[in-house]
Amino acid sequence: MNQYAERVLSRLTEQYFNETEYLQSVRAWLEMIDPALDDPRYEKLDLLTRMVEPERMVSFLVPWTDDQGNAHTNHGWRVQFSSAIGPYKGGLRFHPGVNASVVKFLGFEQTYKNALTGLPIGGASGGADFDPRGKSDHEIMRFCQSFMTALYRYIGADTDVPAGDIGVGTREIGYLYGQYKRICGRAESSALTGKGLTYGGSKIRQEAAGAGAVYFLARMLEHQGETISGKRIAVSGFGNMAWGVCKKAAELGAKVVTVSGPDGYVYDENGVGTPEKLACLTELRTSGADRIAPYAEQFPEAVFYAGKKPWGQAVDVAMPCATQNELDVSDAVQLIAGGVKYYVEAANMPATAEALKLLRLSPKILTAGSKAAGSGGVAVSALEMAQNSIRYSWSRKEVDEKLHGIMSGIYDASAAAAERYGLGYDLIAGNDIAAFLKISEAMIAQGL
Ligand code: 2IT
Repeated sequence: MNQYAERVLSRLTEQYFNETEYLQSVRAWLEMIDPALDDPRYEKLDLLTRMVEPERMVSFLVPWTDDQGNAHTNHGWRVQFSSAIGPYKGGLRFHPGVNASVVKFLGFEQTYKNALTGLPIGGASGGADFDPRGKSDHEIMRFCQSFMTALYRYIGADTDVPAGDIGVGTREIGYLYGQYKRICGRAESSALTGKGLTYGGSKIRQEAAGAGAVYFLARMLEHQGETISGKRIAVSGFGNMAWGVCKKAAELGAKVVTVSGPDGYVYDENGVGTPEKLACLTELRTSGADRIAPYAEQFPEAVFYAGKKPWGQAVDVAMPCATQNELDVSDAVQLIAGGVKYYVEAANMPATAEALKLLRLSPKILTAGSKAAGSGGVAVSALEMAQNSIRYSWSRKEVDEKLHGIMSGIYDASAAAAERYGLGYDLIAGNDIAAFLKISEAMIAQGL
């Protein structure tokens, strides 16, 4: 690694030694952009330090009462990572595992994910260590209202625009937006994205994350002279990302044969693609139980494997759609043994550093990272902001075509940067380098 990058990383490691996810994502990125670090201006301007740390970060308490009248106190965060190319933009995650390290890694990756969408958005993330499992609708509403009461002063259409992530869907965005509007006294619709269609949301936003990942995969297949039709895909998770992948894959004639939850995975030889099966995923998600087993009860052709991950199934494509570090070395070994040909990350940083190394080094597997393949959701969020600002609503077809074009643009920029730096067909490094070059140029242009 470049000596300046080495120094930046060791300072960061010393300061945030217990923030493992954050350090993991920064280290991986510094390794990827290494071939592009030969410009002496970077060190002179201490650009890397300013790129790997958030510009601003707030933490706050979120007190709320349950249906029995008992008080609970959760912790909330918003990491405003980079405003280099636009207002801070990124999701909110409600999950008991959320902490400072997780929101910082998410905000960091969001910055470089957003950069290549071609739309003017900076990077951010946030959330709370709140567990939505088993909560009533009223409890969710009170939690969202309390969360927004703490957050509202830091966000806004030209400042920072939150959206959903794990545990935050259309329902939560509705409650968050309602509270924001009441406190601020104005219908500032693009202060949040992922809104419902009746109050400023964009068509296609719900399926955008998964659809974008499938569009990206289709370009990789095309590069190999293959088509998506007939491909067997293993997916993990059963949330918004997994659902969108299943839906778009089915539309394009591919078959998603697995989905998973914390309780295990289901194998469905016929593919998770019919409207009934897609609706089942949504029902299981909104039930709040966080279990996938009931899928196999509803569709007896599917088999449930308790306590197992889906990576042992022989498939053409693996698309992790659940969460960070869900895929470890033993999973990577299984995927390689099973003959997988494409590994496309849809969730943020789904593989451990060692697992990703194994998959990348395997000569038979083509890999793409989530900063590229996972950017469809935020891309349509940026289109939602655009529609809000012109007080207009594009048709499904218009938004879908724009999403398709954006994903293709990210693919082309990644492939071109890899080629230019002599890295062959390394889409992960190519994406990181192209995003780095764009953001560094914007930062240099704007001065210190
Ligand atoms: O990881 C992501 O890109 C998101 N959670 C969506 C962010 C957004 O602002 O739509």
